[in-house]
Amino acid sequence: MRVYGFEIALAAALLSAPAAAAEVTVSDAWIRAMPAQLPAAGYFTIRNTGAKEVVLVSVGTPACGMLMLHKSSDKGGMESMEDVDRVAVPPGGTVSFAPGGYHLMCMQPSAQITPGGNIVVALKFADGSRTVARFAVRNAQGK
Ligand SMILES: [Cu+2]
Repeated sequence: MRVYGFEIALAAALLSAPAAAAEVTVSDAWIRAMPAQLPAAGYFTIRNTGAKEVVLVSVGTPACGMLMLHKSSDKGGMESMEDVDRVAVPPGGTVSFAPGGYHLMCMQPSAQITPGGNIVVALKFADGSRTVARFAVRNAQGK
């Protein structure tokens, strides 16, 4: 069998383009388990270690019926939250998902969302790259 340079390049592109890991690190990742299958909020810090902006566009996990990007804000003393389409992380920059701001919202949490356990979350970026992070499951008090 002969292998042409073009085919090698094409195979490399197919293998690397959609599944390439984004140049990010994820730390302090945890999710707050609530009683009675209430939505569980997830928090983490994302750092862009690359030279280009990365834009987080979606998240997913088999541990939730649906996982969304949300942002809480204080509107005249009333806390509200809304869906977010994209979260940009500048080169060398850090964005914190933390109570009162950006968070992940896990609807229909499965039995995996049990304090002391952990879940795996896929983070997908606008350029098609992705990364996977492990989130520790904490209780309603965040412990
Ligand atoms: Cu929310």
